[in-house]
Amino acid sequence: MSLKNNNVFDSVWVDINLATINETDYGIIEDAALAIKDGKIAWLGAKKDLPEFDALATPLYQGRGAWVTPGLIDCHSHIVYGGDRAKEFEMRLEGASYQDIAAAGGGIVSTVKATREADEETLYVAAKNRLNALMKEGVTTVEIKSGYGLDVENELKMLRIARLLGQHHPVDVKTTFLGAHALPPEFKDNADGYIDLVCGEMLEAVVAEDLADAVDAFCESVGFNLEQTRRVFDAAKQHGLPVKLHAEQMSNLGGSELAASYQGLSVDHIEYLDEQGVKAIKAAGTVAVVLPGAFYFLRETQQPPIELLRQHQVPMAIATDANPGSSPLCSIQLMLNMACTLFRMTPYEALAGVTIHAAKALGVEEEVGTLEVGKQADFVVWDINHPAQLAYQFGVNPCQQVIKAGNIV
Ligand code: DI6
Ligand code: FE
Repeated sequence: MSLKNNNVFDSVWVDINLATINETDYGIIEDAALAIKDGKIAWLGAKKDLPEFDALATPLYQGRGAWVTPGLIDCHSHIVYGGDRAKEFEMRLEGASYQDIAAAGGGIVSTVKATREADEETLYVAAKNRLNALMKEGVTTVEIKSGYGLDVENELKMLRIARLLGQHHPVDVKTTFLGAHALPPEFKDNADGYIDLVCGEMLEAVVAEDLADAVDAFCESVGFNLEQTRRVFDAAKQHGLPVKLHAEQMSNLGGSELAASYQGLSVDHIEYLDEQGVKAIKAAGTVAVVLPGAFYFLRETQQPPIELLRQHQVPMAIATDANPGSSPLCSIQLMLNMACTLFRMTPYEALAGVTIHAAKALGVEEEVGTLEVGKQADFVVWDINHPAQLAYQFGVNPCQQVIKAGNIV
């Protein structure tokens, strides 16, 4: 460091260890430094190689041996919703299955009712609290889906709230239109009619207000079939929106192959995915998103095909699926732990699953997901001894600081 004004940085972090994250390992650089300019990473490497900069004019942060990872990314959530389903949780514990509850008019539809009835401020505040909880655990980008409105007015309401959160909250929000999440009561026995609405008026209104970054559907026996999903994807394609899919969660309908044929960003859940599906998503560059929270909460026993995904080198992401029915678990740190304990993923795979691969699942891998020069300066300072600790322990939050686009939040 000297007074020579060789390099102008907005801030510099020293005395840190970096887990930069790449496709094969943590990308560890010990005794490192990281410099920020214009909200982006301008330099990183071993501290001894830090170029000269104007030390008097540049804020210098001492990490005191802390670890720094990319900001975490929750690439699948449903955090805008009304009400809760604690009562159904109780019913399940008294013997009813998730499918039984859905068939009896409960499940997703009961959250639809509560979401329709809730005013915008109530929904906004509840979702903001969930976003805060994620951010305190190191999350800097979150995907939020609609899908509890299921009519034009209320799907727009949900997506507007998600967009508003993105504008006013430090966390970046990517929005996903999930009109084809469940059949609303007014379309009972007329799923095709509802899909007409989703693909027509509903999606057109969403696009007109630029409310969605992607389109999703729930392809399942209790959701929509392959043909209906295909229609949703065709409509998305016509509007130039990328697709993703809730697929192979409770059975294998071949949704993943369908999503792959549309170059889907991701297929999510995938407990029942087979090798043919794995090959299809590999060929399409589609990310496999595993959701240990829903697996755990529904007490699923079918494991997602982690070993097959590894063999075929499919990028695996992990997300909370935070929602009131199947994963009322708004914790990315818990998902890291459960991906390892329940799915036998390694701590590195888990961390890659909420950084580099989660970024790819949202199509933002050029901007975030790793620590690299030129990427957005989204990173987390952790009080840990090794990055594996992030998946290993749960309950004492080691997140010291969250930096979003270069600013401490
Ligand atoms: N799969 C799920 O696990 C959630 N949605 C979906 O398509 C469940 C959402 C809910 O039960 O409210
Ligand atoms: Fe989901």
